[in-house]
Amino acid sequence: MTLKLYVDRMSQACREVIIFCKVNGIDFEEVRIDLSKRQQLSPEYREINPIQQIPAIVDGSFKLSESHAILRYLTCAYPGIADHWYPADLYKRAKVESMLDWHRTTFPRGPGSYFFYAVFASAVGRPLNAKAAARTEKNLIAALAKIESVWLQKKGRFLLGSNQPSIADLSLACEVMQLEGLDEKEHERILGPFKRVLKWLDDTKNAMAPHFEEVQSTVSKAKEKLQKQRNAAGSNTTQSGRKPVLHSKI
Ligand SMILES: N[C@@H](CCC(=O)N[C@@H](CS)C(=O)NCC(=O)O)C(=O)O
Repeated sequence: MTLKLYVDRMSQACREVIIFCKVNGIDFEEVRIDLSKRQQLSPEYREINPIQQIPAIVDGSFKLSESHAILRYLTCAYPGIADHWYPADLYKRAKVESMLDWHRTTFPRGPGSYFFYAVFASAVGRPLNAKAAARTEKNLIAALAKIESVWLQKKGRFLLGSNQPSIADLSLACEVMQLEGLDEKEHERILGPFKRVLKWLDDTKNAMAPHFEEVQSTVSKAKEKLQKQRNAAGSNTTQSGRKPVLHSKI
């Protein structure tokens, strides 16, 4: 039975799962759960994931939610996945786990909120919020500084000094690349100072070409579409019809 992915490509947690499957040749069916229509709250989806968030997978009779758990599961459940994604070596795997845990405990508290308030909200029909974005921006900058100075090392192109990407690179790159929803000036202001992070994002994209860019392109397409809608409306209104408090192009 084909693996089913319950996803919306607007979500970074979903993109990482889709990219992983594509890069590793895992056959899957993509079932769209449209966040802008709140489909994650439907009774049908509650049967798949009672937490009512995406992503979730169904593999035969097995259901699983939480993107990192899904990535770990896929590396073990499907044959032929290269070791660098989730190393069998105890010490290397422990380092990948440490990276994944840092990501999950650091980003939702601050940096992830910045993405939501400054970039993502209007794409799912919610208002952007400049005050909240400003409040959380310093957390984002602090997290980027940690990636630059701690997790990326002088040796190796990927996190933890590796020469090949792990699931931690894939997941964190999808998270940071939500910033592509910002207009160019804002993107440069936030990410410009982090040269090592920028190079790592490029290396990650290239290592997973063409799938990373193809899946990630949902963010830039949504940005262009919303910008066109605003230009056509010729007004200062957001997708949701409210007055914006922050100008993002997504
Ligand atoms: N820790 C979860 C986070 C999942 C999550 O926050 N999903 C968001 C989309 S990125 C969602 O479903 N939001 C809708 C909601 O919470 O109602 C994971 O990594 O899978």
